[in-house]
Amino acid sequence: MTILVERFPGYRRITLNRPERLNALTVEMAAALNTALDEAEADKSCRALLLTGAGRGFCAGQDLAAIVDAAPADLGNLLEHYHPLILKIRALPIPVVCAVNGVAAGAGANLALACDIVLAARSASFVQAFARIGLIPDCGGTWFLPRLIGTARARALAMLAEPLPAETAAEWGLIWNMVEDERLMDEAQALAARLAAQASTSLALTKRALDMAGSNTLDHQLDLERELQLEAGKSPDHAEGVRAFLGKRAPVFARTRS
Ligand code: T3D
Repeated sequence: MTILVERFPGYRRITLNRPERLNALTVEMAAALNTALDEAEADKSCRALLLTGAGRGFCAGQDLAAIVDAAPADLGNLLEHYHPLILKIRALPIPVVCAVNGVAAGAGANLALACDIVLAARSASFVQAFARIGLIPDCGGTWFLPRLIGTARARALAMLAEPLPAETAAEWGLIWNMVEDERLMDEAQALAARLAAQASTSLALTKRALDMAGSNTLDHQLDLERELQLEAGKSPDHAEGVRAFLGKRAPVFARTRS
């Protein structure tokens, strides 16, 4: 199985599972990941996702052995399997934590950057490897990089294809945080469990608002915030959060997404 799915209380862990190839992506794997994401979304008790890789790498991007004889048109077609995954992760109404356990290269790096909260092991690195093989950053690389770290750093990473160590990635704001290797999975699981216990409508709407901010004017974004806040305000979790605060107790939010 190229994708493993494990269920934990409130969240699922999805593991890219081709460790002998550093979890390099194939079309079959993309289809399996797509199914895993759909199933997680359909399960209303699933309130967070954790994405990681098996073995010493997170994901080495496209499996190059699979495209060595491909025609140029086939390469473009490949992205019809990968790009919907990026959009799906962004559109999921639940937070996606990415635990980058090792090297994240090419499409693998940008798959990680599509996630909501990226935590990386100290030994991990991010490589926009595309230029090394005469390609351009895809799977959202040209969109995520300048937004996350600014155009100067984005251009250098994309053009030089040098590995960026996890520690620098965290310092630059490419990712949320770096942790020691042996702490990665515990910390990532704690994060997923914590998000799963939060108010799910609030997180879903926050995710939507942040994604829209990239293309909205401030005016439009304020309108959107008002609209989404009205929706969040109607959720039972909002009433519970306020009551819990005033009662000086921890809130108990719904275990099922609405
Ligand atoms: O146009 C399109 O639509 C195509 C879509 C493109 C999207 C992309 O993702 S393009 C970018 C593709 N990825 C790469 O170019 C990265 C290639 N890999 C590497 O540069 C290095 O492997 C790493 C920097 C990621 C890690 O280096 P290292 O030294 O830690 O490991 P390694 O020894 O290179 O790799 C370990 C094994 O995995 C090795 O196999 P072996 O020798 O033990 O049998 C290696 O060949 C294999 N491997 C690593 N990456 C890939 C791969 N096999 C197939 N495809 C890979 N991408």
